[in-house]
Amino acid sequence: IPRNPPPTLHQPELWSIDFNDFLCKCLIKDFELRPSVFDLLQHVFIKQIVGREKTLQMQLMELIDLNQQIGVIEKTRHERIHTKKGSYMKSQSQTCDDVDDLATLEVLDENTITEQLQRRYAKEQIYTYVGDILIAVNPFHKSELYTPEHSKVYIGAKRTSNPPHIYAVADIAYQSMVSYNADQCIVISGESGAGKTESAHLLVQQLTVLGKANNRTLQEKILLVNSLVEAFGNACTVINDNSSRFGKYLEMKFTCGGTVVGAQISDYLLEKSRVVHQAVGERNFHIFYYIYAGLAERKKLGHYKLSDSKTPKYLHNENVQLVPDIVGNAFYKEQFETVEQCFKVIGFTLEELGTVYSILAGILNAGDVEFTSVASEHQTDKSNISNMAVLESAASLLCIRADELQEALTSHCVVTRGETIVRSNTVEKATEVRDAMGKALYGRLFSWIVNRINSLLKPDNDNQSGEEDKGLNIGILDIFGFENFKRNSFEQLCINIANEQIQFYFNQHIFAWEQDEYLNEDVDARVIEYEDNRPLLDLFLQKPMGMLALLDEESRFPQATDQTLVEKFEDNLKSKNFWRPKRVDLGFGIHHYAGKVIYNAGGFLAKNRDALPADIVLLLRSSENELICKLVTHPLTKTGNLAHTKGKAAGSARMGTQQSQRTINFAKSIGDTTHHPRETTNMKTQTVASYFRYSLMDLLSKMVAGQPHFVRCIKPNNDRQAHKFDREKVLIQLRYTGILETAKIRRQGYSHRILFNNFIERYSILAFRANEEPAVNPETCAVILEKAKLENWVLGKTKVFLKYYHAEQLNLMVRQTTDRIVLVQAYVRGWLA
Ligand code: AD9
Ligand code: MG
Repeated sequence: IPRNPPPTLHQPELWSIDFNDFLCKCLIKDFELRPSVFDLLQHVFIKQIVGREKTLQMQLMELIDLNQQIGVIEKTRHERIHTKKGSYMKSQSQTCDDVDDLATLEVLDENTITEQLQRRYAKEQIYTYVGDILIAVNPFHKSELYTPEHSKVYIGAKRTSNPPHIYAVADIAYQSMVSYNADQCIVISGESGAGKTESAHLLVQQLTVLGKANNRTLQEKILLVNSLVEAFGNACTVINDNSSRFGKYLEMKFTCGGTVVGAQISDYLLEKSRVVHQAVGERNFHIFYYIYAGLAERKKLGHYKLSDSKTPKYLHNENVQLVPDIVGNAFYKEQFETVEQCFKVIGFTLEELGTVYSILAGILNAGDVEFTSVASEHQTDKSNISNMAVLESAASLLCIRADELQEALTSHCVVTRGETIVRSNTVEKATEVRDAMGKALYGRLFSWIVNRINSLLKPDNDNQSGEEDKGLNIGILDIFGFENFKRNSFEQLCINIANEQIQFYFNQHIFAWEQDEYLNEDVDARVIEYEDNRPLLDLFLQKPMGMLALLDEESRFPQATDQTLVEKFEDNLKSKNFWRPKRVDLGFGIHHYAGKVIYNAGGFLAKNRDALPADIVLLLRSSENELICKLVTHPLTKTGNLAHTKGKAAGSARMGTQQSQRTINFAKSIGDTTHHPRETTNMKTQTVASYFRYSLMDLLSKMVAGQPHFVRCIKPNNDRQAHKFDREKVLIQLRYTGILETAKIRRQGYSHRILFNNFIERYSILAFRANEEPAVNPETCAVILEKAKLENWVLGKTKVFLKYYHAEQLNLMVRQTTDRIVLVQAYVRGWLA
């Protein structure tokens, strides 16, 4: 018993908070301690903790119960927990050459690794470690691995005592956050359909368990967030039925004590073009189908001006369901109920819900507005609306005037020499404006939902723990995976650049920074060759000659075409990773880290400009519906609150005076600064490319602030089939993600580097008394490491170099030691008597 324990040990609330944890650990994990713990519990705690008897007793009963369910627990040769009764964890006999961690393989080459993964996959062991990195091979069927018992087993457990699991990653991130008092970041990567989004769900699930949300509703809300944003941001593609069409960085907020208190989402680059057009065999965002089926079930289609027989144009696509099928689809109906439930539980009002449905129905109705060409004396062509009834439906759903909508679609204002003139739109132009409105409304609705969720789940709203601290967070990154379709457009380019950036981040962490440190610290470690994708990032992001910069430059020229754009690329991009394929009009090829992709530049300029005509902005600002009006009026602030004032425009202008009112409003809007950062009514609208670059930087700055953990998802086949392991397919992914090199560096290298003083501060408890102040030097570090019986570590000039498994062992030892000290002190001091 240290005479002068560290100050925290004096705080009774510390041990009482950690006590539950402690119980679990002692009873389930640390078997040797069990009899003494039972004794202590019986004699000291249960009877004497005033006001706590009941919960503790119940907890104890639960644990005893669990122990009985588990049956006889025994340690095996491999320190695994086996069960004799029950089946929550399958007994797995390991052969000598069957390993959980690829970094421990004796022979390390592509074939051995693939074979390992294949063998494990056949036994339903979809998870495998490469050092501290988790590989997850998509099982493509419902797995037994995620029961509440699994969840319990991975809490605070030594990594090697259980088979690899995504829950173990959640646990390590959580324990590191609490132990080091530092933010964490879990990066999930893999190609489209590899299982990133599923993994993200499982992580959130386990983190809410770990974070012991003391408020059930909060836990429930956090779990629902993913389902809600995915209904709006995911869609069926030819690769994945539930493909993420946006990037998502979900930060779970904790107190310094580790209690979950809230969540925050950042969304990146929603693929808005999907609202108005989908490739063959693909679908619109899920939510459109859900509301169609759900509203039909409630006999409310009429209320939202949706037909139960005619398929809206935006949902009509080759080979996909038509309205009668959508309406009868039981799954969609169920999903609609789920989404509505999510909205309600998270805290959206019924009024807001109604508006969300109106906007979605408004978008579908507007999409059905058709134009015919009318010859004009002055101009080449004018357009007329041929189905006024549909236009009126759209206008009424968006709470705007039909005549104004008609005007905004079929004509536009231009300012010439200080004078505002109204010009007619051709059919082509009117169609463009109509689609731009649909995309903008959907995009802004999505941002609004995300922002609203953020304000509803902000820690302050729900922090009932009373703990006052700045808090910690664990971010989970789940972006759209690498894509290579038959036809690849601007969206695929952005998605693939984002993946390129994530791969770079991975390389920096795993290879570059680690090897730099060996050099700086004079540590002898073999240099591992890896594929550096920096040249690709330069090709895309460099200024002024990178691809995105060139695209922006070209987007500023009104006369530019997609043809001049590819020519510009060809003239300026000097890289072996870029080429122009012969016989593909507007085509260009990029050799990404994950493979070669041929892009088609058709539509690049328009998609990059993503212009929303000022006439449409003004019109929507005049909406009688406050929410619709806000969507286009005020910038969405960081905290997600919309500014409160309602900026109404000329909604009530009469037909006669309307024209002049409209031109005045338009003139005012030039130079308008109160715009959303993305879209403005200003002529200097930010392009998608420049916003994308900004988002990438923003994302990276969030990520580098945390200690990273990596999950690499692997797709075992292209047919989404269970129990099918296509070796070639897997091998390609292992190659481009650098798994082989990762395994090598994890085996040979030292992934944890800690400054001497930090190391001593953190771990001196393992070798010194609490009142001792050992000198800060390499010798002290060596004493601690020897006392902890660790091997294979190295001391550099200023840092201790540890293998990936050392850090975990040390942390576990510290936790066990403090637990024991706390327990014994409490007992001896008789605090509770
Ligand atoms: V994309 O880049 O968003 O297109 P993801 O996110 O990588 O892609 P997703 O998580 O959506 O892929 O997984 C695709 C499908 O694989 C899921 O819909 C599930 O049917 C299936 N899957 C993935 N992981 C698991 C799992 N752990 N257990 C069972 C899974 N099924
Ligand atoms: Mg996904």
